[in-house]
Amino acid sequence: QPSPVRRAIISVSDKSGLTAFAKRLAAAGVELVSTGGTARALREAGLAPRDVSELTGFPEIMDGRVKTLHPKVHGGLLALRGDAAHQAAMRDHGIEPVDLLVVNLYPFEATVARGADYDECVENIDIGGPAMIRAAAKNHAHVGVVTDPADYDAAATEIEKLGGLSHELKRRLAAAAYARTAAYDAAIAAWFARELGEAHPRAIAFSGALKQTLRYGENPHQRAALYLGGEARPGAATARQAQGKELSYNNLNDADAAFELVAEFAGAGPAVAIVKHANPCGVALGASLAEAYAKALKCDPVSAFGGVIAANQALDRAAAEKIAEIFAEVVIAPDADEDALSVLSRKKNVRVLLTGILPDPAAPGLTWRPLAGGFLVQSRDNGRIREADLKIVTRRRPTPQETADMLFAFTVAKHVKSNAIVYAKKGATVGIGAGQMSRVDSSRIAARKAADAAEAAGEREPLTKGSVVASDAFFPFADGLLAAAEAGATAVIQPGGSIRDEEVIAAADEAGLAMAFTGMRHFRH
Ligand code: 93A
Repeated sequence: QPSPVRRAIISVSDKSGLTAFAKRLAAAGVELVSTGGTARALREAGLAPRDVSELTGFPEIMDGRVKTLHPKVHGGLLALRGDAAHQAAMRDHGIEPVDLLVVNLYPFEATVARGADYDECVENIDIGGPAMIRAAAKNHAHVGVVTDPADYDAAATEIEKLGGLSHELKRRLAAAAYARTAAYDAAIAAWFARELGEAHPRAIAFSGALKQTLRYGENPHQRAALYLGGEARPGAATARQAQGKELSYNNLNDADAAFELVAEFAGAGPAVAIVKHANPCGVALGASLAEAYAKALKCDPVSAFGGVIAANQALDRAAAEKIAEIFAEVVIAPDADEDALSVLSRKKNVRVLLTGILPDPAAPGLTWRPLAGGFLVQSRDNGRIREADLKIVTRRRPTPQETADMLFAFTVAKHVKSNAIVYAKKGATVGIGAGQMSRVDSSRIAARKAADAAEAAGEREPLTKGSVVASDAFFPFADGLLAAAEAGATAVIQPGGSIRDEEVIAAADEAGLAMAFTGMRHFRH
């Protein structure tokens, strides 16, 4: 049995779609009651709303800070229609029932996003709107609550056809309403946390706005969607899709991993990363993006097939030509010039994502992951190692080329699932071992991949010859390090901190290796 809609309070900041919707309500015999700006907009459209101050018998005061915060509004929204005592209270206090609430909130998120000052952000914290939304949603057995212009049509259609709102629609609208107020308060909490410079987990706030529903999740039997919000960093989530097939959950996850990695090299010239299953299978710097791509591809051309490619600069024609040579799922970059786009358009399935800018790897922020029964929160790994942070622990000091490669390899290792072992030479990875339960296994895999890549490239020497090796956490024993020396590595970068450091350093000296400790670990799981 649909519940009748005789009176609606309409109070909206976003006035899109407002007058068309209000006209349909008025035509269906619904009395419209509105706050200042909304009433004005409705009158301009030829409608005749009642002012909320007339309903309450109380003026809007304090620059609108108090306009709907009144028992006549909240009583009208909250009264149980079948309850004798509630009906009596309404009669005693002259409260008129309100059957439909149409509210969208002061644009707090948009105000923050455009860089408004502190006081203006505070002034855009809506109080009366969320209060009414929560009241109406609580009383969804009798009251409809519309918080998104996208729902105007569904509400108006039911009122026209059924003479009221169905229980199903009221329940769905109530759920959407609480999701909206929760996200709104989360956005406010997140803003405060940023203002306080607080990246501590206790400042966590979830706020998200649905960007798109995805066909499915990691697997076809899982449902999935992409949300914007939380941290305001640009990247895979905020990117514009310039061309290509519909993005999948895994595409977005991989694009994010790849783009976050190349963003590390913002000041280091052109960089390219190729990612598969959220792990890089090739990363390189180059004199041009095309060169960086060719070097990255050489690391593991077999895995790169069907990968996600990220660049840290605008794509140009030469890079696009190279990329178009093999099958890629996604290409993500800050931008692409006309030539690059026209080259890529020949591969019409390739999803091209353009972000405008690179995210700042050093920015504070939070990451979270679900656990059964809860979730873990931590500040994001924004740690970065520079040359000055390195502690050389061996007799031999690294050469300038080795130092550059060590810093490069350690930065890549930060983006490889643990245990991570990364061999690099002249600004390119040459072997990556990822996600193994033992560090020696990751070392072996990385060395074997480098041997495979050398064979594929028709080279006689393994690519690891003359390379450096990075480990995301300390070598607990000398074995992993010796395996690297055997593969031809000449320098090692690792956090250090094992109780066997002395043993490991002695082994490095014995093998003639240069070794640097970073003092910082980069586990990634
Ligand atoms: O300042 S408020 O928190 N105080 C209120 O009593 C109140 N009632 C509605 N803001 C309030 N609103 C908000 O005003 C609504 O949520 C809506 O966003 C806006 C509509 O104002 P107007 O109709 O004057 O444009």
